[in-house]
Amino acid sequence: MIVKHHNQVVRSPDTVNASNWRSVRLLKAADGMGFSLHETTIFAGTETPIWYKHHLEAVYCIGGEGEVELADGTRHPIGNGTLYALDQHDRHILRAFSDMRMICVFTPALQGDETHGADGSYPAPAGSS
Ligand code: 9YT
Repeated sequence: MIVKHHNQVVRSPDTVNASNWRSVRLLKAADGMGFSLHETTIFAGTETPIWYKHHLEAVYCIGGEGEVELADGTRHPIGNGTLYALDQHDRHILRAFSDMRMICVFTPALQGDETHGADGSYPAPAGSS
């Protein structure tokens, strides 16, 4: 069994502080679960282009307000209780109107220290083509 507490992970290299967000990688690839699980805060007033070409991500909002905009211009409001799943590697823009607290699950799992590249993606996992 794996047991961790947010308090220890937030002070470790498994927490990534980006300009628009902070992600606490509570479970990562080395934990061997086949997915990673993060608590992410999206900072109020930010707009982040994202495109997870190499991963699927599910995002569950547990606080705050914002919206996600898809490439075709469709916008979905996000608030406490909203789930969105990027099942098509959907390119999107994430906007936070207040600090948003998100529980994020990635497959394949992240190593733990990734931050977005210029196109809003994370690198392909080692060993994948
Ligand atoms: C919701 C979202 O995609 N935020 C960007 C950070 C990412 N979820 C992560 O690495 O936790």
